Amino acid sequence: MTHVALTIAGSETTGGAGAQTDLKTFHQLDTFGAAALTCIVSMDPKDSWNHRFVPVDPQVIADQIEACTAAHDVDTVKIGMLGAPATIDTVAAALAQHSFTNVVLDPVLICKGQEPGAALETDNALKAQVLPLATFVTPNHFEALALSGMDSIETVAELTEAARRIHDTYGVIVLAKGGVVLEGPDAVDVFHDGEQTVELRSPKTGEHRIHGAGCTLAAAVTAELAKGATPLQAARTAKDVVTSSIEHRQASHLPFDAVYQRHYSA
Ligand code: PXL
Repeated sequence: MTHVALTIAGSETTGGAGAQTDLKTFHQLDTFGAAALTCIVSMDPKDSWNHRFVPVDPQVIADQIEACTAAHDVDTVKIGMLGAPATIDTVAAALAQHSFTNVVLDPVLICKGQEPGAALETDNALKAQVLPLATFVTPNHFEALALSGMDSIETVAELTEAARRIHDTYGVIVLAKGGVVLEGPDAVDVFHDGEQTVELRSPKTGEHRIHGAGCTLAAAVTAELAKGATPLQAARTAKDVVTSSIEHRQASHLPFDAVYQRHYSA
């Protein structure tokens, strides 16, 4: 039987990020994708594509997770954008209830268009309630600063230090993403599980961020873990999936391109 991967994430309706991207990635990696939506994001073309963010009612989130976990034997979940303290309470309670084997957290801290005050409260709740229940976390440069408490991360050595600190504080496996922010010809991610530290590199395809790359990475880790890969194998495959999805990116009328997973093959 095909392994199931569940994402608990927001809808990004244009298809470039969020649950839509997670499901495409799960599908491309031959896992049976299920999704519990936490919020609906519709970027506003009349307002520089800023995010219009609508949280899903906490009871409806709980109902979706109940349905997915009753329908399937789920042992691997991905957590994407939560975006509101009440959502975090609900998801944290579900994680505590189910004790999934693998909880992959993409710690999406900031959503354009959210109020800064609300975002801070949300970030603190994510750190206090969800991160301790995660087994694997995939911070980008900004999130690595926030989670490690470091003042700056400019080199791979500093990214590695951030990954170590996040691991030591929260007891999670870390895949920290340098992306286009660190200088140099390669996009470097650092894997750290407390014993091994491994740099994953691929040549940068440009200096622009591609929409949905972070979602794709975490979703690919999730799919691979669901199929039984080790965390390091999952990270290596995920890096390849993201690289392919960026190479085959989709242009649109948005001011940035979006990942497309369809051309990845192992
Ligand atoms: O890429 C981060 C992200 C995750 N989830 C949702 C999003 C975005 C960014 O737009 O809208 C729902």
